[in-house]
Amino acid sequence: MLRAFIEENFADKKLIVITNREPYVHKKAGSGIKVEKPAGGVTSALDDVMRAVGGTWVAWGSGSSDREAVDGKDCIMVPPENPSYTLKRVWLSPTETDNYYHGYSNHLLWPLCHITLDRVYYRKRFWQDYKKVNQYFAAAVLKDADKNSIVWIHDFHLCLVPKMLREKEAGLTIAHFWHIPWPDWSVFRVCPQSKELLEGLLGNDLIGFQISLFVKNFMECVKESLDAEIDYNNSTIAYKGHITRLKAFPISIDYDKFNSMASSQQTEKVMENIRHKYKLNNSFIGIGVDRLEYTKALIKRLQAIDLFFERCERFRERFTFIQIAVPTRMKEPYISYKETVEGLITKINKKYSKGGWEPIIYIDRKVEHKYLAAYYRLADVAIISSVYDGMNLVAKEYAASQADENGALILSELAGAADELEGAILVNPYDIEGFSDSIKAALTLPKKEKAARMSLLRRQIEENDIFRWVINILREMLSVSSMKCEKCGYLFDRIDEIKDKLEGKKLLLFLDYDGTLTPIVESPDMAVIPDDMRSLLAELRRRLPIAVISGRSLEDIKKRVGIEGIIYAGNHGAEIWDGEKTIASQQSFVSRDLMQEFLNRLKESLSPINGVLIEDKGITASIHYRMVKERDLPKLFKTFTELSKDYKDSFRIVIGKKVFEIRPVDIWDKGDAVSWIIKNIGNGSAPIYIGDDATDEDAFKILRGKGINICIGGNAEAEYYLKNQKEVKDILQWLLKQQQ
Ligand code: GDG
Repeated sequence: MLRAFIEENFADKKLIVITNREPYVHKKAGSGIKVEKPAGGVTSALDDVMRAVGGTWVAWGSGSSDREAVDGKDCIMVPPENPSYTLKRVWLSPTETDNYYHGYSNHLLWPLCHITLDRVYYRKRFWQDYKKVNQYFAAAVLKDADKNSIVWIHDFHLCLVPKMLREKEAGLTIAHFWHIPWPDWSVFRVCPQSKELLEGLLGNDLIGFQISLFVKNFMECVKESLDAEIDYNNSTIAYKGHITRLKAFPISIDYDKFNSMASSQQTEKVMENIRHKYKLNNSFIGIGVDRLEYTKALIKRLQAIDLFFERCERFRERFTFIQIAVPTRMKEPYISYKETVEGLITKINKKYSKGGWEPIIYIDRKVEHKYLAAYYRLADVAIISSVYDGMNLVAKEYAASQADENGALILSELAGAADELEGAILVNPYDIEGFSDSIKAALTLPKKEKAARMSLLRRQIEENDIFRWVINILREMLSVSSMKCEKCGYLFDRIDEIKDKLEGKKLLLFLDYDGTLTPIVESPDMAVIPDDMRSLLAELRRRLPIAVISGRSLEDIKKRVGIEGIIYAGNHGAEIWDGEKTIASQQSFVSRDLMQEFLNRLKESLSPINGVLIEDKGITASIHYRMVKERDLPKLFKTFTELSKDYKDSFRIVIGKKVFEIRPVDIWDKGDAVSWIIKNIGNGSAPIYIGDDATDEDAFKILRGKGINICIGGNAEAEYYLKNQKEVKDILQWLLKQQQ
């Protein structure tokens, strides 16, 4: 799926990925060199992308033999067994590593973004080297990049790179994925360089966050700190003439890999060995898998386990918790944290051990994935206790490994995964009593409920795996990139060109309604045309013909705009009002009864999901989901897609902004309506079309080369774009001036 997507879309693009850590490390091994591939879902998914695209991956050369392996340009082709893309290494001195990596990244940004403010430690030299190292990365990219390049940056080590790149090569498409949380302004303001970091990141065209809460927090920080224009409806920020899109892309894992590893015969054998080695027969088993990292809150987890054994004596000798803790960033405060965790484990083991049984088994080293799958599968419960977490992949890996659906997931409600997934037992890690009660609840969950929860979790992860995540981000990058290409230019940069095109011509103005004449709002009922926009339209109408073309019913759109003499098209062009009468109402072969049946079934199946709004417009219908919670979206998409299959011969589905439009296959679309209006009302005029939605593409296609196509936010079919809905008023005012 990923490969096909890339082959189809990336033929003429060059992809450059930048991460702090490299995907292949060369290390000294005796008298030779060995190549290691760090395990991790993200690195391996990105590696798959790069193998298919064949671009360049820029990263810090941190391995002991990395310098020996590269050519004169610091490059080496990887993977070693089948060289397909370039790994370009950036070199750091030990002091730069200390200041940029251990200092600014790990001592300041990491605890800041995880709201553990007492751990924030800042020195001026950290910042100086952070800037310097970001320059190194930017310089390495610029040597390879051209206007056609798409640059994909990762994480908090490289906040300044986007701006540095933008300043040197304005035409680049730059996207950033932020893997960790983004805190709110009351926290972020603690950073001495809050403004510089935000400015650095606003060099991006697109910033991806794990969940929409972090998008909201980022917008709030920009609002408080910079003089930027924020469009909260479209999640875009215009700053110093550049526009940045923000969007949530919850990261995921390779579901199939974990699911099949966990179901293999080899895993069954490994499980047997583990049971035997730790004498786990007849025991309930719990698992924790983490980097030995304070934000994962191992101490709170251990305190909850301690309290659980204190209160539930019957589980002593019957429940064993296995903690796999991989040492990470082995400097302070991690060294002390490790000691505290180990001290607490020793204390708990001393307190409850009996006969040969110990409540906690502690494994303080990395366990290979194929063995990890066995630990996951073995466990009746997994415990994730993060005090804050971007997503938490362990939660997803555990669920993907429950091939027999016999496991429960205890998940901190402060991890991004809790916002996205349904089916876990949520805990507040600060509430030790509640936490310990949840351990008991998980272990005593009725079998049926346990399986139902696990099956739900697994379905969500299967549908939204790491490959889907990569495709979603790449697709968004391509859309940003197509907006930037010559084909679709910013309208106010090309206003003279438009003036020339319209010189001496009679005009015919087409306008979409929602998102064009009104801002996008939560529910369609609330979309009211602002008074100043209505007066402007009325004024313009006195000078040139105007048609408003909307997805709403004809009656509704006429009422909402309410200006005499305007031509209206409703139901995406299926009904047209010429100022006196409805003149082009289409008869569809699809009966109204069939639409009613489809809507009744949708109503029933979607009723468990809060926030879905079904708008019946007679000939067509809209299913609005702007108010549906992010974690319910997979369920919504699945239900909708499955049900629609039964009607695919009769209805066409167009996906708009948080809405599914349902239309009989044979009725007119906006393109047909535009053609009819030009032929019958505005023959010989120069058409101008302004719209923002996917359904406007039908009109853009018809008008391409014949008129002026303007989209809001960017679209492959239009020649010009406006940055936001507010600019529609500016261009209408400009048009009015031209007519005076
Ligand atoms: C950051 C964000 C976000 C752990 N122990 C072993 C092992 N692991 C692997 C797990 C998992 C990964 O490490 C940990 O992923 P997390 O998501 O929990 O956390 P972070 O490392 O903090 O990652 C986080 C993530 O970025 C992705 O965007 O979810 O919120 O903080 O894949 O399997 N792997 C192996 N042996 C181990 O012993 N092989």
